[in-house]
Amino acid sequence: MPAPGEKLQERVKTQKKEPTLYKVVLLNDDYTTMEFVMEVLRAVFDKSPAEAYQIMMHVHTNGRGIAGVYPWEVADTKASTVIDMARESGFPLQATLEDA
Ligand code: TYC
Repeated sequence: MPAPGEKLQERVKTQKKEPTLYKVVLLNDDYTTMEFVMEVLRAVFDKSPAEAYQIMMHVHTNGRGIAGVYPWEVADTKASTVIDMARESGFPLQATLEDA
């Protein structure tokens, strides 16, 4: 314990801890249209049409691909939004989270 008048804490941490990041991964399927996946990438992940096309084709060709990397709360919300949008439109598109 500090003596009366003595400072309890001399040094204050100035650097904040970085948040843990998560990848939002899109999974390929045979039924979701390419146009819908590109619209999701634009609306949810702020991708340009060229970026959306590249990511969509990567998922289509390789089975999975990264839509974006975010802190957990953001990544979780975006993955849920993708799934909600897909179900509303009748598509089976899936999105999952992975440690970045
Ligand atoms: N494979 C789909 C098709 O040929 C397109 C697609 C791409 C679906 C990416 C899902 O995450 C996906 N219509």
